[in-house]
Amino acid sequence: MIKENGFALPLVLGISTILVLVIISISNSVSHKIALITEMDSQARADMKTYSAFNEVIFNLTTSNFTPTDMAVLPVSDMDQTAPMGMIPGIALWNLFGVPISLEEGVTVTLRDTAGMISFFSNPKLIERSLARFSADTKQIATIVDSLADWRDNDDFKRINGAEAWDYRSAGYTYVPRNSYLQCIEEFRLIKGMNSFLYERIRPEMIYWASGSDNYLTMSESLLRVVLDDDRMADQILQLRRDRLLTDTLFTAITGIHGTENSFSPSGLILVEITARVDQSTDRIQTVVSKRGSKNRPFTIMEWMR
Ligand SMILES: [Ca+2]
Repeated sequence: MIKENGFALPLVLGISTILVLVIISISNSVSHKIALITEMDSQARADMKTYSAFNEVIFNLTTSNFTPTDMAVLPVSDMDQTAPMGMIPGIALWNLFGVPISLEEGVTVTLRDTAGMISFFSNPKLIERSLARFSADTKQIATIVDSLADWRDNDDFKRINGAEAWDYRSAGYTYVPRNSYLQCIEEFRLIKGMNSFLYERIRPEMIYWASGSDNYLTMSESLLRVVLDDDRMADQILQLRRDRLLTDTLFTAITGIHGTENSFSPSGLILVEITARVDQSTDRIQTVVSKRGSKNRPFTIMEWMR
């Protein structure tokens, strides 16, 4: 009997321990599921907010006129009363030079006129000047510029500082030049002489699509400093733009730069970036929209990343 009593106690304790462990496990599983559902809910709300903002941007892009530096959005809803940077009564100005616009809590939109950016196709000289701002190594810059040209041309004759297939192979690269147009901006990183430091600095200024014009008035601060090569002058231009006083005439008077007839107006090809944050969740849309549509389409999506 004594032996049987001694055996019962550990058995009860063992069963109790197992029960406690089962309960803890169920509790943890439920907590995990609640956290997961909460996260899915906030992610879904973030996704809805970016898509809603995207539709608002598209509506405004297709129905608004451009000033030299902004999109002039007519007031159609309550939101416009609090829209940022409104300098004209009743009209909200949505800047086209990449300063974030806050649509509502947690939702920001940035718009960039691609004519104020660098494209391989429309203004390749700006690539060289931009690189030169971030590197004093003139040999490296010359290597990148010539190698970029060699990458694009369809022959195997290299320029003075360039590189063709033989040079890539002998330098240990696992690839050779495309001998054709670059297919995306990321391909620029592969060019001989290019490195991460320079690429990361020039990448935000680059756009794949050629807008067909250069708009000095919508260039980013970084690119304006490259173009003007005079920080005091750039500060003056930037202040005038913040005050919405910058015009083509003033720009030319201050900088001495005379553009072509297309140099001082937005292109209608706009890089749109939308970010929405809800609790710990974030959703982001990056797209390039052309205001030029076709017969049955009021606009064209050139690029879409979400
Ligand atoms: Ca070539």
